[in-house]
Amino acid sequence: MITLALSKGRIFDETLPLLAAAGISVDAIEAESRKLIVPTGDPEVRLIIVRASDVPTYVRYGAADLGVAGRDVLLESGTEGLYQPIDLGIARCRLCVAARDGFDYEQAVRRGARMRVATKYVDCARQHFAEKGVHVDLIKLYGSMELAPLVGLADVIVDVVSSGGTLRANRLVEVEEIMSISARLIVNQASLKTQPERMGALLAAIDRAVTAAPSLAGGGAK
Ligand code: PRT
Ligand code: MG
Repeated sequence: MITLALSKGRIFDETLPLLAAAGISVDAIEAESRKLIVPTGDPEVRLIIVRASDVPTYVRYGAADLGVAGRDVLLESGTEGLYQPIDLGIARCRLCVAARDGFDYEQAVRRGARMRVATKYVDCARQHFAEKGVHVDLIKLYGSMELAPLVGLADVIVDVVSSGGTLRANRLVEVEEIMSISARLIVNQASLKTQPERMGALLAAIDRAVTAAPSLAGGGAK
């Protein structure tokens, strides 16, 4: 049995077409159920549904043989014990610094002012500002980062942005892009050694699905 860990939402929705193209179908009723273990059309492959930030943990410990996780999640969790063979090109977004409309970020950086940064991505943010030589106080949040600059918790936030709609709705502006992000397939290294044929065949099928249909993977127009 091969177990693939996915998070509900965009990763799940964008991975299913890739799996279908790789010959692994998921019944619509099963996909919409609240089950945390979801069978597929292949009796030897099942899905487990976990929080996005928990995907690397399940794969690292071998509870899942493989999983799909955003580059942002991988950078925060570390990739020890994991192979990252395929960039799936899905769930695309960018990690950026955003501030209240009117906050002069460039000037704050030039002045060397100490900045308060609210983020879920503490490690990425720390590294980014250290490279720029900006002194920051990092405030860890778990969600709704957009609120922090509005109520004086922080000067800026570091968050992922896709359409930019959430920033605009809260009168925030993107002031710097840190990196572009997409979701990757991650693989437990031991699983690859203990089930080389099965895992190899599945990885090859997914790889073909990604290259054959970049539009499925959201990479077509971009
Ligand atoms: O939501 P939850 O707390 O359960 O976990 P999560 O936010 O880590 O999971 P999920 O499913 O929301 O995101 C999974 C992965 O999708 C992330 O790790 C990113 O790699 C990727 N991704 C792609 C995004 C977005 N696009 C995105 N837009 N993750 C989050 N967002 C947020 C964004 O921060 C904003 O608050 O969605 C909101 C809407 O974005 P805009 O810019 O379209 O308005
Ligand atoms: Mg989310």
